[in-house]
Amino acid sequence: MFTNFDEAERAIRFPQDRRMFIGINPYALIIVFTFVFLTAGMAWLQYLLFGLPADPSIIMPASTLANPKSFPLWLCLSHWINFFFLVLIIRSGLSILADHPRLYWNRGCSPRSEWIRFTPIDVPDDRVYTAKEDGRYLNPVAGLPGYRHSVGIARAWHFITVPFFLLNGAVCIALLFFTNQWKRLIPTSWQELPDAWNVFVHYATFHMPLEPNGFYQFNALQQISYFGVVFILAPVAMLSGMSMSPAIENRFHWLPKLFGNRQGARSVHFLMMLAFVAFIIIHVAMVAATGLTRNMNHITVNTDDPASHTGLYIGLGIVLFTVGFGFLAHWISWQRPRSLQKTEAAINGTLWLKTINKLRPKVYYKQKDISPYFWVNGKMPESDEWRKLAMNDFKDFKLKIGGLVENPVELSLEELKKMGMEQNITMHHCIQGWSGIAEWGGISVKMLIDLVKPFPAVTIAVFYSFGEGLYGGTYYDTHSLDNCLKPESILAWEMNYHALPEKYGAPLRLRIENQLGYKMVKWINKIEFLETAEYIGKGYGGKNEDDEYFDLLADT
Ligand SMILES: Nc1nc2c(c(=O)[nH]1)N[C@H]1C(S)=C(S)[C@@H](COP(=O)(O)O)O[C@H]1N2
Ligand SMILES: [Mo]
Repeated sequence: MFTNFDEAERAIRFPQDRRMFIGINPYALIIVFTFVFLTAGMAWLQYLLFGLPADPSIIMPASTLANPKSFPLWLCLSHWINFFFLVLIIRSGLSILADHPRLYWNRGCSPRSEWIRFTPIDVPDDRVYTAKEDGRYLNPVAGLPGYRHSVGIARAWHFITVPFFLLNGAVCIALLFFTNQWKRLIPTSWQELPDAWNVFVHYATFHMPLEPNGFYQFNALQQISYFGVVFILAPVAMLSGMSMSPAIENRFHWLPKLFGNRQGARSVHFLMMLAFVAFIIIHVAMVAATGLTRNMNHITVNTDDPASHTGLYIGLGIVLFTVGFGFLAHWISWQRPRSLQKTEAAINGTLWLKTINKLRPKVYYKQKDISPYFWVNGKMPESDEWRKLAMNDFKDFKLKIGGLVENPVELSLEELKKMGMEQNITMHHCIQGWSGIAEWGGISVKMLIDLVKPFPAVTIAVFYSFGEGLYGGTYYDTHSLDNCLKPESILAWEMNYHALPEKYGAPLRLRIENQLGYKMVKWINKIEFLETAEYIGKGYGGKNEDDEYFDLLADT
């Protein structure tokens, strides 16, 4: 619906193989089952041996003047705004996940080291298998925008909505503390822990505890759950999300380290999503089970009326609006993807430019950190020109550097190597989600800039590849001069202390460490220094920016 894929695009976005699959590492399953059986088992044991514990809700004090009662309008609003954005964030997150449908705790992403995967495909070792090939189709009902390889559009949705979600959360938390509503969410006595357990024993053994009327107070388990969602799930989701940014990872290394590494952060980010989904399901079920109409009046119109249906209808209206917006979002995704890309650039692009893009990458990794496996991406060059050069080990290759420069040059690999070499061990961050650590050796881009002397008007460098993009046409990308001059920005001819292998981009590939992988052009042929990228390709600053709506600035 609303899509108009041509044949080439359809083959990629709506592939033959659309199988659903979930494969979980047996150890991960054992841990989950042990946890569930232990907690539920303990509840049952207590129930069978000692009977149901006393109902804690009736012990709790009745509402007093000091205690919050009712739900002020701002709380109702922020609750529903939160719901609206959460749906968009979860759905776009699923679409992002589908582009690299594997989760790990190790930062190298070796095949078969996943703890969970959403693809039936075993990575073959007998041929080059790209991470792009590995992307999965996702039904557009679940994912925003769904289909396959829609990570660019999905990220636009994710990053456009996240700031509003965070802003809503921040305003809500500020108001909680400004009023006395914080008392609803924050446990103030240790007694709440055993109380919450007692309530849990009720639920786990299929008994309903007494309902304390949420208009005035929550039961202890309910309060602790809400507290957990607002003060644990949301912040952990935010921090684990930020940990995946290359600009942050290679400067504030301690942040991803909180989760082990970038892949740990990615896994935790996924688990937070699961926790949100589990919460929504249980929350809605409990709201329905404890007096739907009355509860809906609480959270929409701030009345404790058990009979009026106003709240129910308003709530239903908001849910329908959210579903309707899903259709609109789908239409925008496939009919107006360019405006999405531009909106994201206006909001996040500007924000990153003023903040994390200013950070200078540092060196963290050591030789022992080099990943045993490194995923491959991109279409190998097919031109005769490149093949001939490759057959002769690139001895006849000349890198052409020109554009708006005083001193255009053509340099062979030998000449480049004589100019000097820098070696860095860094983490590669692919937009799809995988990462890998490798050693890269080559010449600093700064040295080349000093050599060719760009005119003052120059703001960007264009790197052209011998290879083509996914839908044909030269692969290229652009970088701001500023990022080219950052530490560790190099043109590499060496990977892991050996000549750069063909599949990893021989003769030369780019490394700009505060950016995502698609900006690291492989099989480089030519460099141009220009004032603007407007007249190259479709004018958005790179092959993926043109065709896949990726961000021009790839700090996150
Ligand atoms: N020429 C060319 N360069 C490219 C690509 C491509 O498709 N063509 N893909 C990019 C992407 S998306 C990534 S993640 C990295 C992958 O580098 P690797 O194969 O060394 O892991 O190369 C980048 N450079
Ligand atoms: Mo990538």
